[in-house]
Amino acid sequence: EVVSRGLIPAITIVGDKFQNGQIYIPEMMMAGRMLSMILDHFKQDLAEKGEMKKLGTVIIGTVRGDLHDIGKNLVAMILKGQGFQVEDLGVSVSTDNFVQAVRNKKPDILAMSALLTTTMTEMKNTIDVLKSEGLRDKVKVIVGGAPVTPAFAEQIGADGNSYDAPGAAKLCREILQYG
Ligand code: B1M
Repeated sequence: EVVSRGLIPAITIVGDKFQNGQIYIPEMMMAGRMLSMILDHFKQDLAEKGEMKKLGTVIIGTVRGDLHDIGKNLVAMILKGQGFQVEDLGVSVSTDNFVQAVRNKKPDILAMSALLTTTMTEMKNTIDVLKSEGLRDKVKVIVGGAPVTPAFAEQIGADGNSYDAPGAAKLCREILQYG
């Protein structure tokens, strides 16, 4: 209720006002920080909602050059809540760091988030390096974030894409065949 009917519509209004020039980056930043703090407050509750059985491991991060992490944190939180073991690499994660994490931690799924049209291409770079390093068939890759479409996901060779955080959790379950 709080996330879907409160926070997300509120931040959408903030985004629209920013686009219309009614507010500026500092106001948008305050709203972003507030949203993160509220999500932190509910972290435990959201995490406790899910089954505690570990469904699989997911490494998640926002791609290089991109500092947006509210949506990514929401995805991570819901995945944890559903019983996935999640390692969050944070924001502006380089291709090298994603690839190293896949090599060393051997997750079931690599989840990349991007909020900027200019940083979406980093997802393709990471998938390309996973291929050249012989790691692509060892991990499923999902991508998401506002500018990411299913067509883009397919074009760059990802295994899936979802529009929102609950959808990302559903996708991860489907990919690992938990239904
Ligand atoms: Co930025 N920003 N921002 N911003 N910001 C957007 C994204 C923008 C659309 C605003 C606008 O112009 N209307 C625009 C991007 C335009 C574009 O690329 N086409 C933009 C811009 C331009 C910028 C800067 C370049 C501004 C500047 O400096 N001139 C700059 C870039 C900094 C950088 O990253 N290098 C910038 C900075 C910032 C703040 C730091 C001020 C702040 C971020 C704070 C933070 O994240 N810690 C911020 C914010 C808050 C926004 C808006 C207002 C809100 C984003 C958000 O958190 N939404 C945003 C406008 C908007 O979206 N209305 C905007 C709430 C969040 C829950 O939704 O992140 O979409 P979202 O996540 C969703 C889905 O996308 C999905 O699940 C979530 C919901 O369930 N999802 C996934 C996300 N990741 C997923 C991964 C998955 C699956 C689903 O699988 C792996």
